[in-house]
Amino acid sequence: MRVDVVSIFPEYLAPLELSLIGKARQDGLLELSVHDLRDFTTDRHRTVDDTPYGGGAGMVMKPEPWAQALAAVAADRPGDAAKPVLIVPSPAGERFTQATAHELAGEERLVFACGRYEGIDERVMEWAAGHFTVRPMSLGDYVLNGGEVAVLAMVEAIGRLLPGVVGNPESLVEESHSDGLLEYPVYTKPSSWRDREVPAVLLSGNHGKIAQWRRHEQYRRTAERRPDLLEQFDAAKLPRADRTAFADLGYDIVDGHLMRRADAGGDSA
Ligand code: 6GU
Repeated sequence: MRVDVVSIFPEYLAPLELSLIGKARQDGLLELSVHDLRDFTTDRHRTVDDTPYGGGAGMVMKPEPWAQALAAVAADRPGDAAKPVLIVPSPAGERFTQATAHELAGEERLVFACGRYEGIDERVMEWAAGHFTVRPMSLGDYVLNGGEVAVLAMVEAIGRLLPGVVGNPESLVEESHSDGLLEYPVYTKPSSWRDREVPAVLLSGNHGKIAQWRRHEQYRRTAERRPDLLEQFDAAKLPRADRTAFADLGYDIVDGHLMRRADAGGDSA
């Protein structure tokens, strides 16, 4: 996969040289270039922003440097290649999820356009649609000062799904969100630590029981921390023991959907 990032703070992306993603780049699994937006300005001050039409606080990124930068990045490709995906990090974007990461990991080329949070002149996104599939993307419902931190998160989430990046692909299968649930708790040696014991079932050697305990811990955690995720959960084909686990957590199963019982306590744990 090839990734281009355009930013006025290229140094912000330095962590992408480290760890798993840095290794993926060294191994040629991920080709990543960072471009300085100011290199595409033509004035002496290398200006990238201006005041907003209509008034209001803050500054807006000027369209022309963005068009120059994105056209240069878009031009640099073989004639038969598909349009790259242009990801525009923004709190006003569509939510970036594990499903988005999987979808984008299947692309040949991604381009990230890091704006400051007041944003880029909207006409850039309209113009860019001629060269890219444009996807404004948000990490969640909070505001960052610019897209750079969001790009670090998205490139890591996408990059680790590329074939060969994570050494043991098994570790991608059982992690949080891969099945729409939060991950179960994990433990390592020693089995007794500061008067706290590892749950006995994990030492039992009974793999069926361990798998069931872990699944039930996923249900318990998800009900407690992220009950919103359970609204999407397909409960139609659950074994009896799992139905009982959900009943104990205060959920009924109606038409394959989990429904919080009206009389269930305020605390789902
Ligand atoms: Cl993707 N960008 C910015 N600037 N702020 C955000 C965000 C993205 N996601 C949440 N807040």
